Amino acid sequence: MPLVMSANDGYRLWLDYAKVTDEALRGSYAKQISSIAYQSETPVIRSAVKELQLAFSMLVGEELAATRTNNERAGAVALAFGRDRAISHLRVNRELADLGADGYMIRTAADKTYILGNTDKGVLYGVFHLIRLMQTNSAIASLDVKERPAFNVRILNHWDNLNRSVERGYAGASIWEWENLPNEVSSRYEDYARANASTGVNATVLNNVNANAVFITPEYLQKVKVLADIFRAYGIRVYLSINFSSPRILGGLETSDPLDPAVQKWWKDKVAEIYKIIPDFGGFLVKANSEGQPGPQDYGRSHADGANMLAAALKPHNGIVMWRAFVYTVDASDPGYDRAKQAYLEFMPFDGMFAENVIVQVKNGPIDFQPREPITSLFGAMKKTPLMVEFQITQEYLGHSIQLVYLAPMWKETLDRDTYCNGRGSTVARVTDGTIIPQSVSAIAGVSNVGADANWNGHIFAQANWYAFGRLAWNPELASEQIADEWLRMTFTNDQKFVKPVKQLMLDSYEASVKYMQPLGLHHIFAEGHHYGPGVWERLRPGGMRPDWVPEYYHRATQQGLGFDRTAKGTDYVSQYHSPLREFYNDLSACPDNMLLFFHHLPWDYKMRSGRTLWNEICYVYTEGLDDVRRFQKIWDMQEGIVDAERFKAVQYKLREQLRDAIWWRDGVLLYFSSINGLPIPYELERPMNKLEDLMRYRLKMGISSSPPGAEQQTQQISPMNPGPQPR
Ligand code: GCV
Repeated sequence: MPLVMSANDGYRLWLDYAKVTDEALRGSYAKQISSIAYQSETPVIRSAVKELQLAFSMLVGEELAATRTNNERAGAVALAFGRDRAISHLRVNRELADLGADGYMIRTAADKTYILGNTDKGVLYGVFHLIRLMQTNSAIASLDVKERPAFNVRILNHWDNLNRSVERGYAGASIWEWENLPNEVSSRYEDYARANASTGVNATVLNNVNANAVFITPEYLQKVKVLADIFRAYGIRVYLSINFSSPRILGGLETSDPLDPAVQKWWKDKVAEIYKIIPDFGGFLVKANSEGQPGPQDYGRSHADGANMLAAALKPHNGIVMWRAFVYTVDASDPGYDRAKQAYLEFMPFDGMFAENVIVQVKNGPIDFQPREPITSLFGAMKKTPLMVEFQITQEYLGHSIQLVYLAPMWKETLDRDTYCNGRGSTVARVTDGTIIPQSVSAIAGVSNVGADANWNGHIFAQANWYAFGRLAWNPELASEQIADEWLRMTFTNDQKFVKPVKQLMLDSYEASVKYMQPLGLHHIFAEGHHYGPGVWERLRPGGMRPDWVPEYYHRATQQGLGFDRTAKGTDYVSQYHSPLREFYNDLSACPDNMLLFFHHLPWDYKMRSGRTLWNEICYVYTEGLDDVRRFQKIWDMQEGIVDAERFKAVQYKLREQLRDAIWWRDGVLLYFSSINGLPIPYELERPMNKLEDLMRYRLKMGISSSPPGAEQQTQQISPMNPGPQPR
């Protein structure tokens, strides 16, 4: 197992397998488990055996012999699936059948621990479950576990480019070493697969949705094949983002019109070629007619025409199309234009017109992965089309890999949000997992935060977001708290002196980041391009950027008030939701504070629930955000000596940067709004450290190109408050 055993730089993620410190517990594990017996051998079962052996030797300090047998001894962990004898002997066929292809059971019977699945993948997930129990120091002597994942496809979306840059990536270069593949194979690929499988992730899109057509050329398919072969042994299928113009770019055709028979044939042949090389290829992810990407509308065709053409090519091979609904191409200059409405306007007319193997992939919020947005109105609206949620694990708008922000609470807000499309309880999780909308395949995606940094994700705590995505994709009902608890214990220690306070820090971190960046429903007031610091002062200018890329378009601050009116009296975005969600947001007295300025334009002296004016509330909430980060620093500093020095210092350093940048946010936003409304920051609150003019000069093109997304961009780590900013 290619693990890097240097000092703890975070490479081992949550698969750290540190020795169980409680001797009695270690003894009980050793007593319970003394060997592995597997009945059928497949590459996935070999992975399961290897992982259990590795984990056990490190956690318990004993080696486990593994034998292929159906006559397991007492103390064995018996791995069996499908038609294996253990399954008929335990008479669990019926129970197992309910758990689907990836589900599993773990059952203790007659001094043996059975891990059973319908497929070998189920067994692998069961093995990781058993390992997790030991990592978190849980009892394993009498187990009766049944698990079934909520979504069929639990997929990472890499926004990785050919030149190894990663769009919105903050953890170094892409881990895919295209220049070395297929001949040189990094040991990271297998470790990547292990990490994913341990959380339940079973699919990956290797390349950016702003797709380079080259990935489906014969040369690159050979490289992709190497990765697919490694991942297969961990139950992971490979998918690719495609460029809709590929028939023209690669095939030399004059058009890529989806209704043109020559184009259809080109895709059919291309797909057949792919499956010859990668027989379990998953399918395509497509960004079409969005942010400059080509698509069917270039030929006067619809999203459904484009998606269905690809779906027809993939269908004979059981492949799927994930067609993104992130679109906002219409003319943005109309004064009534609201970007939040665009996905619904473009996709609703095609509800029920997509082929069976198409899933429409929808970002959690209607704007663009903002720290807090309501759900995209398409959820619950499209009732005849399978939808999948797209979350962003990489922290484009949540502090890159500088800030500690645990994202599970944010994702839970989406998954648990009731759409009311089928009465009460029609949560986003349930309208996308097949419970409410009939669908042959369900899926959920997360934009990956993985890179070539030693610790994979740039920030040690960003690992928790990768982990949390997998766990929620398996079971969206898991509590953020449970996931944080597991992750901390597996990654650091089971010591409660550490777990308790740091877990609370994690749970508070998302709300804190919203408070010091964009509280009370403010959104998209980021600096253009890098999306790290505030750009609240960026104004709409005739002949300037399209309005919906400019913060002023979103906050609409005037001397009198603030906020975007999306009520029935405004752009009426609210009417895209079902009742009573529609009324909930439309009605000022019902709309929660945390969504207020997303839906309402209000005077600065509007009386908030707290009794403060809107302006004072804003000032208080931003200040609370800073206080939260100061509290996080203290909590973390108290962990010195409990966690290893290397990771302790890395996190300590980043928290310092986080406070610096939180101050940047608070000062920038409050000083700017104060310059518009002429109101002072309440005198009882701490005073700004910066001058507005200075902060406005810090609005940089940092590291990332400010050209429309899509170009192959080289991203770098940024330090906005460090010396060296270039004046505008
Ligand atoms: C891949 C946002 C990001 C872009 C990204 C786009 C998308 O606009 O800033 O970098 O492009 O979303 O999701 O397609």
